[in-house]
Amino acid sequence: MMREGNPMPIKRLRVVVLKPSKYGTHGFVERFRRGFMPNSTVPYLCSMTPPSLEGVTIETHAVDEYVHTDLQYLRLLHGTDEPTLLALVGVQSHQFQRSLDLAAYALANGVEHCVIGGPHAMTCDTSMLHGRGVSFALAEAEMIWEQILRDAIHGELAPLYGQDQRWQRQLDAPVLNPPSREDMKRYVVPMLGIYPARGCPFTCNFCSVIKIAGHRVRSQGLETTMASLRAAKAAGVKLVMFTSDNFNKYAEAPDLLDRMIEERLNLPFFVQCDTQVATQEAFVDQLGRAGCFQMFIGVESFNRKTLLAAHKAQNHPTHYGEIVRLCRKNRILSHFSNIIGFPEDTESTIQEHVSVLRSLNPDVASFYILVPIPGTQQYDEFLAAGWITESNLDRFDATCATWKHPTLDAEKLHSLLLQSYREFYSNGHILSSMLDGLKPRKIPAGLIPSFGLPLFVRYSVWKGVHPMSGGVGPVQTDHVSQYAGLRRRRYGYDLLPLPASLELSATDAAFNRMGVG
Ligand code: B12
Ligand code: SF4
Repeated sequence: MMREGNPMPIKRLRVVVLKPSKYGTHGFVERFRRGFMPNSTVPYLCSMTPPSLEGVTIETHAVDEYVHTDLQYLRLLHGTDEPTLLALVGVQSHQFQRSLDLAAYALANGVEHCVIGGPHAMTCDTSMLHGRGVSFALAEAEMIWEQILRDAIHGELAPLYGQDQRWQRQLDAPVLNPPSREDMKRYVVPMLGIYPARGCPFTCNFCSVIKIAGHRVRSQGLETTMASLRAAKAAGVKLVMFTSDNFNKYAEAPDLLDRMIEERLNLPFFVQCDTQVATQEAFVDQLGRAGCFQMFIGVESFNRKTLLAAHKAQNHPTHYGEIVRLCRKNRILSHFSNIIGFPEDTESTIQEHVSVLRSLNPDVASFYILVPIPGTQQYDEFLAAGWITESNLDRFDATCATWKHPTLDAEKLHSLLLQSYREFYSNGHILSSMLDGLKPRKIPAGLIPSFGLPLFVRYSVWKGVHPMSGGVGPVQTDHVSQYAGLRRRRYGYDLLPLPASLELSATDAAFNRMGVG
């Protein structure tokens, strides 16, 4: 079938799979000489892209924008003799305006097709932008990516993809082709993200995972994950990040770990678990034997009332200490993620929180300021109550205040964030991490910056920046003002209005009900 837009058959299609960075507080595109974590959506989409389709050769380019410190890659967003499809992938809400600007830039420079997908497009209303030459992907790539490629081959994309169903029932995931060695050099450690399972049975009101992946836990075939792990190892990947949100809720996790142990993969990996892992002693032991080096846990708060108000009833602060103990026993670094600025928080409760955290002494801690993430229940409630004060989506990245807290102003919250980091990463903590880093571990020597991290955190905090902001060696090249004209001309906005959340379709709502815990 031939679409009207392209009467001549094409021989080649250029596909640029690009994860946008974001505009920082001063308006510069955030870029780093070395990134901490490579984006996982880029290799995922690249691996789903065949080398040819319908007799048309497909040439795929991968770009994780935040680790590009010069603007050479923007040449890929210029039209050539062959048609180009620009896919902006894994786009989060605070990256959405950047993704729109890149699409506007590409269209202005002769690129034929642009599509934006990922958390924001999937969970938020984008209708104010429809019909302006950019398409939106509202579903998982497994269901729509091939159609997008076919449409690009036939000369015209549809304005929307996947509006009737967000989630694939049975995951049909690709074996990952690891990034090139050249690309891996852009990160502190050559790392690859693998997504063996997705979905979460819980109902925390501030979280968009359940809107993006649903309540029902779905997993890819075990053999797919094993094949991705083997390919990663052969390609020189030194660290794997399992991006699943609750690795301990993934029913086949014990089988996967067994296979990794049997095959002696020896690939250190990072997992995220929910706090119920405190009762899974045998599982933590198995994680340790399979090479887990760090477990990330969303502890969020030590105040049970705050947790209940956030619908995070499954978190029991009295169990947190057990998680540290189990991890330490199995030589896994425990990483506690904390949120400050819940509606119930005051300056003294936050200080109290940090002191309890210090007494529990996990190896790593990160702190975020509560942000009503567009698409979530909390966002809808805050928006309806008129509490949201920030009108620029770029700022919805959990590093600054975005809504009117009952007792803490923006400046106070920011200083409490930096203070929390400073107090947790005390001289004593740095010293003990250094000593611990000298102990023999399963992790190849020098690989994990276990004692570099606390020093880096202290340095960042001293400079007044969020330590988890993405990488080392920030570089400022281009500024939002350079893209403002393009944005205004293409979409008619200087700043996008804050979006409404997207309702689930009836099909997805029914599927979702099958997964709530
Ligand atoms: C790994 C991760 C991170 C890593 C990112 C590493 C990196 N460089 O990318 C780290 C830890 C640094 C991180 C940080 C943050 N993150 Co984060 N993160 C995740 C996590 C756990 C997994 C994302 C992932 O890699 N998935 C694997 C890939 C393959 O899946 P995917 O991107 O969803 O893609 C699928 C679909 O979305 C779709 N799709 C995606 N793009 C496209 C494009 C097209 C064209 C098509 C057709 C389909 C499509 O198809 C894909 C396959 O099914 C998600 C939670 C989740 N389960 O989604 C949160 C999540 C994405 N993060 C989130 C947030 C809020 C943040 C932070 C702002 C704050 C925080 N507290 O975490 C910071 C921001 C950092 C920054 N500077 O950008 C939110 C985003 C919500 C939103 N609407 O924006 C999520 C959903 C979690 C949450 N808290 O609700 N994060
Ligand atoms: S347990 Fe984690 S992934 Fe699940 S809803 Fe709560 S915050 Fe989101």
